[in-house]
Amino acid sequence: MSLAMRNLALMLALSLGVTLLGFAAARKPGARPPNFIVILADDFGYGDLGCCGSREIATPHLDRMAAEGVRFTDFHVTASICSPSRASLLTGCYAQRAGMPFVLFPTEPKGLPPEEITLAELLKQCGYTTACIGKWHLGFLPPFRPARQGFDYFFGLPYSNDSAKQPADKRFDPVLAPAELPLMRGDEILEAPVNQETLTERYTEEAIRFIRQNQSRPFFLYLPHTFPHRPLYASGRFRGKSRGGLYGDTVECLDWSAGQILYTLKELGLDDRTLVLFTSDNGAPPASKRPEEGGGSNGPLRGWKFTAYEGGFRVPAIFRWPGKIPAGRVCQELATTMDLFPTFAKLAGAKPPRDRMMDGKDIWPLLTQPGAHSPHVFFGPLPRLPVAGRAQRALETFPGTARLSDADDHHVHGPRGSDSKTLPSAQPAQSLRFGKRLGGNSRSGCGSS
Ligand SMILES: [Ca+2]
Ligand SMILES: [Ca+2]
Repeated sequence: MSLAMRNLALMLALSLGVTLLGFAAARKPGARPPNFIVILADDFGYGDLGCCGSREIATPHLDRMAAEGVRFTDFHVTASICSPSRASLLTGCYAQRAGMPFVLFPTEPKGLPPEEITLAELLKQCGYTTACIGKWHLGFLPPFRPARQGFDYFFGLPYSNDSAKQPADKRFDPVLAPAELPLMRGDEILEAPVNQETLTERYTEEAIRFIRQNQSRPFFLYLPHTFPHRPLYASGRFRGKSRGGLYGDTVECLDWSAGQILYTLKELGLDDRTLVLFTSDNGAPPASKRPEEGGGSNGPLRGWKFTAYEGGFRVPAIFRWPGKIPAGRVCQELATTMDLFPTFAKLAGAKPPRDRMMDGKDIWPLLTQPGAHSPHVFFGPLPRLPVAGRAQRALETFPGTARLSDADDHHVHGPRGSDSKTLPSAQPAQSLRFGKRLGGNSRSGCGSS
């Protein structure tokens, strides 16, 4: 065999080995599938973790989680506001494709379209028990609630914690929404207005109860916290404890909560069969006008929540699964919340739907293999889009939602470390063609039906 032939054979053997390594991570037939826990903070900034540079807010539990898993430095959401970002996390698609490009107010007669397939629905097909504990914000009316999108159990708020009744605020029509911010269990309103001071603790109690009750079977726990979204509240146990004002107090409470979840997994012997993710639905907003409240940090990134800059879209992300995900690694490759859907599907032995276009990619190699490259080619903001009707109003009101993919599944991503991830000048025409198709706010409008 010539030297060239031997080199070629070696390369083929190596590439086959890498491929087999990737597939080896997928579940073996008959093996119990892993549990999934997604802890989603609300408006939590890129620089708000101790391990990401915060000097004012202590996050020892999340820092330890990062030391025990892999932390991503280039992890993105698809919108710098709540509802579309959450729609993408749960469907594996850009929010525009999933029909949720705008944020929902309490009286919206809309929500994530029921025909969209959520991660919970996918995992239920594989025998998972599912729970959403925290803030839903993908539709308040009954056809859009968590129970109709694959969640066996729901405890939390139907929408944002700033959606309380305001004088002369016509958005809060009592016919469509309760007069005060409700805490719900399933379809039942437990408390209105909810006492927000103890909300994180109560979510945590519910989450731990759910884990204990389902420790002997596969489960998916989606834990979308209410804070540090404003208005800020903290219990007496946390108020005034942080050097980062009330904002820091709420973050330190979230950190405590994550610690409780991880402690419970260890106590129950579930560490080696549970993948836990901590991330945020978008970046931190600008600082409050009240200095005592403090505010979030997006670290070195430009922009904030609501903007199309990286400060709105690039968020912390920590994945932890002892024994499966190597500890103490930092991954600088591009990944997104849309990637959870295909990645979790593979690990659970589920088959993603084939009747529709999906945007997420399997990132298991990024989680487990140093040197693996992102499956994404591009990701980034687009210029102002000439879309019509409701979508146009949404984009004008919330420019952050204008960060789209093009219709050919090429995500746009600029030079690493910059926040100038705008499309190259040659791209706008393609972007505008896609933008015109957004008028329908649906898969048919995106060529994905
Ligand atoms: Ca948010
Ligand atoms: Ca559905």
